[in-house]
Amino acid sequence: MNSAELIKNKIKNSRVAVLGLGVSNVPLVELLLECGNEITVHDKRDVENIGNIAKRFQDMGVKFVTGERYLDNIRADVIFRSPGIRSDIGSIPYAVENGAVLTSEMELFFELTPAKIIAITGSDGKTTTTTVTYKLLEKELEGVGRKVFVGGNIGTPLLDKVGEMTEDDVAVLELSSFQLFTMKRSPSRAVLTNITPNHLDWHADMDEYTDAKCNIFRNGAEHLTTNGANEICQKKLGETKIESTAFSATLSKEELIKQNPNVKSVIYLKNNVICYFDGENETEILDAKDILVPGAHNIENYMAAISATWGLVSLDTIRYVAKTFGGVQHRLEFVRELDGVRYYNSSIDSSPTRTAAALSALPKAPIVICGGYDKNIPFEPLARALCERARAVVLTGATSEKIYDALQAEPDFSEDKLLVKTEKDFGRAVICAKELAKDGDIVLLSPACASFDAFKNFEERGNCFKNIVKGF
Ligand code: UMA
Repeated sequence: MNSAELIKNKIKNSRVAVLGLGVSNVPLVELLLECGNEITVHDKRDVENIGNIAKRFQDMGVKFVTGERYLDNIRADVIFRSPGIRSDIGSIPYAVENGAVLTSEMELFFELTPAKIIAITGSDGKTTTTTVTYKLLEKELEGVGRKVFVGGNIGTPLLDKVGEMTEDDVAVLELSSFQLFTMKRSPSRAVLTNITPNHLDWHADMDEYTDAKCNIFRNGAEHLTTNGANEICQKKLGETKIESTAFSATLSKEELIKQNPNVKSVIYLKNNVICYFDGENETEILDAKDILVPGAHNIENYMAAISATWGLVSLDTIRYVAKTFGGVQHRLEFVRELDGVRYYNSSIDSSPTRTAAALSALPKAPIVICGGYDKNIPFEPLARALCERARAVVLTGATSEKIYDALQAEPDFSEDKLLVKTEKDFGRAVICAKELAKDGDIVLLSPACASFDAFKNFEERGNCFKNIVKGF
């Protein structure tokens, strides 16, 4: 059966409201159209702004409700929510009270796929962990006739592939708190890399954000992997009855077990070797120095991926991938060396904890380009990390003043130790960083903020940085 036929068995001859027409929902609408449904797209952007795809769908009979009042009057049996649209706005609650089923492209994927699902969420590290998990399975299953798929928040919807999947296959998914917010299903193996404040401009508060993240395991997961040193993850490990593994690159085996007495197994460093202890036996898995991607946070990303695939991949596969996988674009991506200065693009660093992790991964204090869209997150941890590990900072974008104020308020801050410049314009900020750099320096783009103040997304920001640097 192909994907459309599978969907037809679930949703046919229904009134379907698709909220938001972006990356997730375009393939969904294509499939729903094949099943004879009456489709209305609700999007705050008008048809012109959405682009050609909207015009094509309009020609195929899809109705559009756009503009400021796009959610005023939803009439549907089934509602598909885009990740970015909250479920408590406009007439969504009213439509649900009156019998509409609220779901999403991702939730439908969970319902339809016969493949085993391994899903990863967390405030930081989810894309690298997802990619490493995928690479491990891809290498292990090479040539044995089983397929591995990767998608979700990483940027690739998988709904249109569901017809190709069998129960021998594996789907590795990155899930965001936005996707998980209304999810009523969990994968068989769930990974929660860590939880620190993020997206507090979208979520009502930290509790709501944490709650959304925990949907990854609370609706039927068989196994949970999480960070045994992160305060919130520890608390959740203490509360759950699901078989769990705790990992940490900073706690010893004994500390991990003591702080997480509920867990079945632990992953930790012993003499810089990643080890797995199942309660009886210890397995030495991988020398951390063999991991090609730099930084302590990447050791933890490997620990999470190893746990997620435990029993499914061999030690040889883990060691091979560690030695050959060079990292994901826009994550501490080496751009070029010019006049003895090395330039790194880490545009994905959209939170202070990510920037702190990037700073500690580098061999030398860099000149950091920081700032961007304002998500209302506290900048004190960023200021501390910059004071500890940066040589100079060029502030840019909407948050430049807030970060400047946080630096001034940091007790360890002194202009003699940390040079601070402000250039509101992104291009000028990159040029300013170049002018500050001397032979042997590192220039790092690690904004600690999202990109939406000046760019479509973090990829566009990273590519802009790379183009400027390559043009020097
Ligand atoms: N829209 C509205 N009203 C709103 C919000 C959005 O009408 O309140 C409309 C937009 O105009 C747009 C449409 O909804 O036309 C879809 O936008 P969207 O941003 O909700 O979703 P997608 O384009 O489908 O992209 C989403 C993820 N985006 C967000 O969660 C914001 C993508 O993650 C993801 O790759 C994609 O689904 C596939 O799963 C991006 C992201 O920034 C990379 N994620 C955040 C992160 O990683 O921190 C969560």
